Amino acid sequence: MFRKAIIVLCIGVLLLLPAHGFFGEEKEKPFYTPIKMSRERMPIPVKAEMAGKVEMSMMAMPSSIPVANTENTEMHPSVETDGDGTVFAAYTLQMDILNANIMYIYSQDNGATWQEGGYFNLEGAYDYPAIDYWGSGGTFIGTFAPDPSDCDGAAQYVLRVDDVTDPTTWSLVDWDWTDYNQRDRESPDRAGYSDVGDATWWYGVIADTGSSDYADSAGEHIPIFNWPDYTSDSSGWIWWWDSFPNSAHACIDIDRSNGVLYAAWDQYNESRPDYGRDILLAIADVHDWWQEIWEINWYYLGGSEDNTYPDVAAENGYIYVVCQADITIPGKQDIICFYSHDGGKTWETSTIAADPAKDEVYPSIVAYGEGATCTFLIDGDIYVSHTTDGGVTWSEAKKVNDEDGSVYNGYRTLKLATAGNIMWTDMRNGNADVYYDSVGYPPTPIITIKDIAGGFGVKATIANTGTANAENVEWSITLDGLVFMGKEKSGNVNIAAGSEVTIKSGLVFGIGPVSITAKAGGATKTASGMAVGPFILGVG
Ligand SMILES: [Ca+2]
Ligand SMILES: [Ca+2]
Ligand SMILES: [Ca+2]
Repeated sequence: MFRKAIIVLCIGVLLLLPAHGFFGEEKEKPFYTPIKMSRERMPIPVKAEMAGKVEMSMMAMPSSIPVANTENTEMHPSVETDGDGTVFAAYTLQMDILNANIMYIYSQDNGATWQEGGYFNLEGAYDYPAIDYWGSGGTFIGTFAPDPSDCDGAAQYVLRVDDVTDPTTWSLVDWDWTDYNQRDRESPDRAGYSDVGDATWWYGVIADTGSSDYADSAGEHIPIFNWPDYTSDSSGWIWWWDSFPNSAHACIDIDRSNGVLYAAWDQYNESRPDYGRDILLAIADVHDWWQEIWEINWYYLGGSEDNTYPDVAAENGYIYVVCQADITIPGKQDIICFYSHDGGKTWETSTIAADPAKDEVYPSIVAYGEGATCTFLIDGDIYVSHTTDGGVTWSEAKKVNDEDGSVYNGYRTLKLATAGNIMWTDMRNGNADVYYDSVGYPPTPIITIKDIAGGFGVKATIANTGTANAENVEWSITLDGLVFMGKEKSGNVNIAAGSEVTIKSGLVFGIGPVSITAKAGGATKTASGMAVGPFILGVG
């Protein structure tokens, strides 16, 4: 029988150091190598026949939109939005078993119509693209799994797209980790983060699995992190964990309100066989990593059932980990959610979909704070469920796709992104195509801080992009520096759905550099400026 109790096991970092003591004096530090820039590639415009044309005017909304539907196999889409109407997406175009490339497309009208973006000319079989929004401006980032022969399968690809419409702003570099006896990377995921000061290259973190033969230790299917160095745009880090073999299905998200990273895998730990596969969850503050404070906390989530195919999302301090779990009948799949409202110290569980007669599979989740949306598959159809209370309860699942049973049943078939953007692999035309639709927002306020401006004091613009009014949103503006008056101002404000309000620091008086922090309803934004008496100048 499944018990509701959640098993949370926190493992200190020291317990995880490889037995061979490889870290030596550099204990707890990841390995370091200079970037190999020699294989940088420029994007090549997509040929016309490579992407499907979209004829939105012929379709009633909401409807499933084909975005890539040639005779070839198009699959494993990934998609994300900048929150301002631009959506960037990638998918695998497979020509044959030895040749597959990653194609990039974009929309500038929140998914209604799609344009060809470009692709990089890679020789081999590349797959499992992952796209994320960097967090500022129009910049998107991405990665994908390498060909198995590309650096023994250990090539780490880093895509940066500053303007989706202009391929001259695109760059793709790869990092060769074979010097560290790394091989066989699988299905990476990547999370963007832009609150990085001058280190604009600090794109975020890649999580995946791979295998390592470094020194006299071996790890098969172990968790791996990669991220760029904070002090140099040509250096980066790898950090792997021999202690967690049998890991699979990496996923990662960074809470943009505080820079805390959540990465998850499903893993079988031979020392605790009663738990079957469990969700292995890593939590770390990326600001610490910039200062080379290598702190990470590991948890297991799950009970005696098998927990597989996790996805993770976090926003404004609300953390969601969804996965498959055979809680009602062994081997029969359901979708459950582990959620935490205290940064991962305590966890509760809820059920999103658990029909004993059906297999609910391959969940994908996006978080807005107290609201979140989860999509998953049942018998070749996509279903969506929302929460408005931080994951405690979930709405009855509703079908998304407009044709029955045509969604391909497989890992990374389905990707849900912010603002309800969703892409999947669809078989309705007799071969694999990529389709798009929108599942909308959960019916909650969604609070973001759009802008911080200076002048006479400081102003911040708070937006509620959700579909419900926000009442009594707590806000504050704090100035750090030589500020003698007006250092902090706070209050409460109502923000109607779809509208914006401006909050003001009021009269301030200071001199010299100041850092400004605006908070509202769990959202945070920082900026810096120069105080000249009552004026705050050069805010950015
Ligand atoms: Ca388990
Ligand atoms: Ca079920
Ligand atoms: Ca196709």
